[in-house]
Amino acid sequence: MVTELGTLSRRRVDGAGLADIREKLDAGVRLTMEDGVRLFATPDLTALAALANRERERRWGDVTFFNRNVHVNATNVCEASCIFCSFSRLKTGDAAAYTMSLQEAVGKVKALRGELITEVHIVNGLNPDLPWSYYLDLLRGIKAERPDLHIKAFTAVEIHYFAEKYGMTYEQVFRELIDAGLGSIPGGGAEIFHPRARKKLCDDKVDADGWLEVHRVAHRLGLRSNCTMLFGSIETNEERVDHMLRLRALQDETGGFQTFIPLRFHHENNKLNRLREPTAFDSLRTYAVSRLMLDNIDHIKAYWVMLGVELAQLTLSWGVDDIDGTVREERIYHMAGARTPQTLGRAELVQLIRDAGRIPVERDTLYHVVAEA
Ligand code: V47
Repeated sequence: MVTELGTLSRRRVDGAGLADIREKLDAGVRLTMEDGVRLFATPDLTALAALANRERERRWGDVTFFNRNVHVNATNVCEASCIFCSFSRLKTGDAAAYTMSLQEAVGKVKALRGELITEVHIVNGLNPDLPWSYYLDLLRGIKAERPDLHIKAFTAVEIHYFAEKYGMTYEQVFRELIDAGLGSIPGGGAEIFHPRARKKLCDDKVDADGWLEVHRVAHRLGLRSNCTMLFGSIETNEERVDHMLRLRALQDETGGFQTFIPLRFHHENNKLNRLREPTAFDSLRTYAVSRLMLDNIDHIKAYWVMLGVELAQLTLSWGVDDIDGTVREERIYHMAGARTPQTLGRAELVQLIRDAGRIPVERDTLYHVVAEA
């Protein structure tokens, strides 16, 4: 475990023209927009790794978290038309559109009876054909089947949609969902907050202020949440840093975010097919800059499904301390061209963390330690 930069790393960082940023980090001084943009611009990935890894090890040493979870995407019918999305279908009846019955959706959890999982992660499209009771019954059905499971469900975009469609405030939506069994909310739907990029990517869904307000209300009601950033499509590095700073500002206010998850753009089967996907270099530096800019968020997560197992392993030296979980059945990224498996077993997650020279620790959704592997 390293908390001081060795002479060689220090030379590397200073040689890359980042001595002033190193000094700020040494002194616990916050990085600015300009610092973030400079970190993105450096071609010296090794210097960036040295700085980000030091931050990661200062917080967590070699510990790397994972969990045992299952993903449920109950419907892909979605009124929004985000141009990067390969998962959604506009209307019920369109080719490949689906909506699970409650029995089917709860059945995904029922099928795992007796298995040691701790979390169900639910993200859906914005489906105009479902009643409010569908979502409450979904949570109640899962809780009735497995009261021990933590339910992390519905992105801020979905919460905003429920409030508008069913005529409630964010707080009312949350109170009913919490009553039905909601434990926390996932970080999806953030995409890129900057209005220039957001207008192109997802003009017809909740804007940055709305997304942040949903999380503000969630945190006020005692829910923890995650946050994400979709990177590598049409945004600039300035817009990535701007995104991080908006999250950092809300975290200063509420302290409710647990983990930041940069999500690497996938280009198959969507309207951005002509774009190249981000390189490994770009992915690694995005994780590293996130670790350095988001000084008030405890964890940086590399979602292995979307990144690939090998790259996810590498991120563990670029600021990341969490690789998500077993997942079981994934649709959003596989419909966008991900070649990763649908699931990794606990033993495989443990091995991939060990092979990267780190210490695997199984956590629950709220980062309580379940077991040291
Ligand atoms: O909101 C959709 C992204 C998100 C594409 O909170 C895409 O623990 C890249 O948020 N290329 C959903 N990204 C997934 C998500 C998530 C995943 C794992 C864990 C957690 C958590 C949250 O996926 C969407 C969107 O930002 N997305 N399509 C695509 N083609």
